[in-house]
Amino acid sequence: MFQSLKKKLNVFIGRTEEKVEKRAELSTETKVRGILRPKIRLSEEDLENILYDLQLDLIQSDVAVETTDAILEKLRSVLSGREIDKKRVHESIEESLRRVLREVLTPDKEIDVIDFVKNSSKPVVLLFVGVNGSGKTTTVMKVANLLKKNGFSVVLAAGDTFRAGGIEQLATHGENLGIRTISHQRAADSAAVVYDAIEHAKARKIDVVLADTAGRMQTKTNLMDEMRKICRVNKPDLRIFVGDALTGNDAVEQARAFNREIGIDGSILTKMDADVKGGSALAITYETKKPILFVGVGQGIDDLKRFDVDWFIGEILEAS
Ligand SMILES: Nc1nc2c(ncn2[C@@H]2O[C@H](COP(=O)(O)OP(=O)(O)O)[C@@H](O)[C@H]2O)c(=O)[nH]1
Ligand SMILES: [Mg+2]
Repeated sequence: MFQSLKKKLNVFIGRTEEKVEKRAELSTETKVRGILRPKIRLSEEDLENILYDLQLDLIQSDVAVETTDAILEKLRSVLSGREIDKKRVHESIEESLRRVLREVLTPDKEIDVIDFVKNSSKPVVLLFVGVNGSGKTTTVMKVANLLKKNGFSVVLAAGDTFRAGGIEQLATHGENLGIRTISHQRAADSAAVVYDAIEHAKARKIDVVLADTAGRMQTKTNLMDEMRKICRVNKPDLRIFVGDALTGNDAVEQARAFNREIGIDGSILTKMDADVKGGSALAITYETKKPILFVGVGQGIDDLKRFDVDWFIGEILEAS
């Protein structure tokens, strides 16, 4: 997974290692806990050279420009002036990188969706937003399945009233799971559909409402108006951005737009099973400061994984 990013980060570690080893020949000895060790520091020039190369590599791996700059800045401050133990050059650089990546992947607030649903007053309303084809409807089904498995009752709101077949797609999936879908006719007001689903949930004491939405072009202001209206009328507990990891920087741009226009609480990145570069996960978290709640790893109902920062960092740092 994430071969592109993994390869590039390993190249960075290798390059840094080389520079450090060259410096080692010139270094003086220092006593650390009674043991003589060579004291190695990267020169400023070496550091700038490797960071320059890393910058291009990260951008090519879908890490957006602002996130790349942040990573470089953090690495610069971690590595400059730092004494590196000759016996642990590789580990030491990897450790620095790990620390920086963890910082970039730390949102303002972590959210565990199952705990969130457990601890919120019912019905809990989760709204899924994102552009066409990003995987919203599929993800709504996966989350419905997960919640059901955890003992919660669920109702779906067919908020994509725009796309032909949008309502049927959701209803059919719902039937397979034994979950009711609330829908209106095509082109109906999606805010009203979600409202009805919430009323239904209240009347039947259903725990969770999952609201699907339309996603025609994020640049069109009427889509954002529609999302704002859904939010104003229905006050969802979580506004979840669904992005297609295969689209790389476009997904980052969309996350930024939805966050700016309606304010998101977290993201779900889909199609992580495909050959994605990996950088968009870093950029989406860094730029929205909101957690990645899940990743989609296939078209099946169970192909949803909790996004675990350690797992992700392990994947992108482990030598290929
Ligand atoms: N490989 C893969 N395909 C996915 C994933 N999530 C969604 N898809 C596919 O992406 C396409 C669009 O999904 P859909 O849910 O209809 O997107 P929507 O327009 O945002 O509702 C469908 O063919 C899905 O099967 C995923 O995690 N992995
Ligand atoms: Mg859909």
